[in-house]
Amino acid sequence: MTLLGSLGQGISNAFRKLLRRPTVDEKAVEEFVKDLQRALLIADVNVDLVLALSERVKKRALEEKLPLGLTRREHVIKVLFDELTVFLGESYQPLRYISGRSNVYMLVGIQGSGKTTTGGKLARYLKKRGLKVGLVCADTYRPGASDQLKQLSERVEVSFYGEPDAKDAVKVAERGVKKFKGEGYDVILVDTAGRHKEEKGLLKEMKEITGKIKPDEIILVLDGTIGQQAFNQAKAFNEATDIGSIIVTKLDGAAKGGGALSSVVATGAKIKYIGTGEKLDELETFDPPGFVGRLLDIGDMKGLLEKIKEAEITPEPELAKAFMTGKFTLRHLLMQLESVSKMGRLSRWLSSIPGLGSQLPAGFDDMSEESMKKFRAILQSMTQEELDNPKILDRSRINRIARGSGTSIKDIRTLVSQYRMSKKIFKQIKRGRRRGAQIPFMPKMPPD
Ligand SMILES: Nc1nc2c(ncn2[C@@H]2O[C@H](COP(=O)(O)OP(=O)(O)O)[C@@H](O)[C@H]2O)c(=O)[nH]1
Ligand SMILES: [Mg+2]
Repeated sequence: MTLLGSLGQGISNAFRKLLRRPTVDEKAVEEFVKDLQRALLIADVNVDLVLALSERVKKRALEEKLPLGLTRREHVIKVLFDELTVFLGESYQPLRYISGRSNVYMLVGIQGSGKTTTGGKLARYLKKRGLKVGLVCADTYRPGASDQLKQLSERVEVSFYGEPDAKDAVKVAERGVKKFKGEGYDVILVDTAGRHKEEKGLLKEMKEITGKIKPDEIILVLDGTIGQQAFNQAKAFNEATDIGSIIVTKLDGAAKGGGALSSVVATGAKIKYIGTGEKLDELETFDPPGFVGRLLDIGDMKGLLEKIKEAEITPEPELAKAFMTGKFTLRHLLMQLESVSKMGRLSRWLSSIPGLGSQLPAGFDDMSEESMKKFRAILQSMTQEELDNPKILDRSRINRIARGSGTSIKDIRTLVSQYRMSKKIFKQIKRGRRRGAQIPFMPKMPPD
């Protein structure tokens, strides 16, 4: 089994064990962290990383206050998810690019890792974003290397520079870069030779080319299926040249990409793209949270992740107070809808308000995304005056709002009447008179 498979599996097993426990106490957390360490170490993830990561997970899991709405168990999972995501980079980061001059990117990696293919993919990707791209073949070892890249360049319709019979890769790289720089290319992609392992000769050549063409970014292309070797490979390349980014290829198969973790440790660089197939459009920007989800095998736990995200939304004191006292206006409602955006449901937010949540009736969370969007549009079309005092909404104002928000008069009437009714009910809850009754707050909007 590859590193990737076993790492994913190991963590996943630790996870499931945690999920099966009736309660999650200190002992359970400690055991989970031990399982986690074992999985990471067996998968050959760097020891320092394992220790640092597991210490942080343990500390946070035991010491942090539970976010509202999350159980201890969910919180432990969230912490691990967070830590891995932060480690990989919280969101997609593009390649370093400066406009108004030529940007030279050099692709390095061992033979078969997918450099040449990735060169073609990147060229296509960057060209589609309006950049003038040139591909340079500095692989003078593999017979036919130049032809392979030339054909790719024709398929994606970018310029190509190569010398099929040349012996000196450094010179070819220099000449190619010089030519494209002279012609004002935005991006110059230099494909290099790979040979079988991280041989001395190869690394020396990389160093020499780097010294001559001074690339703006050196991109390590790493085969996502190689498992255990990922760390040493990445480390060797990083010692020879300064790896600025990583592209992990072949993540279309069964590989979960755990080796990617090791390459990040070994280089300190971030993964920017992943290759998901042999075709030229099979290049994706790297999405750390998505990747961690896949690594941890929590694809089927999407609901949990959503819940976790929602829990991160803390009510603003002003809003909370307005709701709790039943004194909220439509302006408060709009503020709330804007802050929750797509992620959460109003109910979850409301249930997190101390003293209110436990009294909310069942079926309270019945608001669809659709309705939220409509409500938001309506409220955004109102003036401040209308938001603060919906009593002034007459026929002509309602007509105007309907036009402005692309909704119907009926939609607006529904919103206003629900608002009134729920305000009343919130006040009753506040006074302790009403418990658990069915309230019609925020039902689904009538269909268009
Ligand atoms: N399935 C899959 N195959 C890939 C991917 N990237 C490259 N390959 C294949 O890997 C092999 C080696 O690719 P190549 O670009 O020649 O590697 P290089 O020696 O590093 O230049 C070829 O058969 C490619 O089609 C990928 O993302 N997914
Ligand atoms: Mg190649």
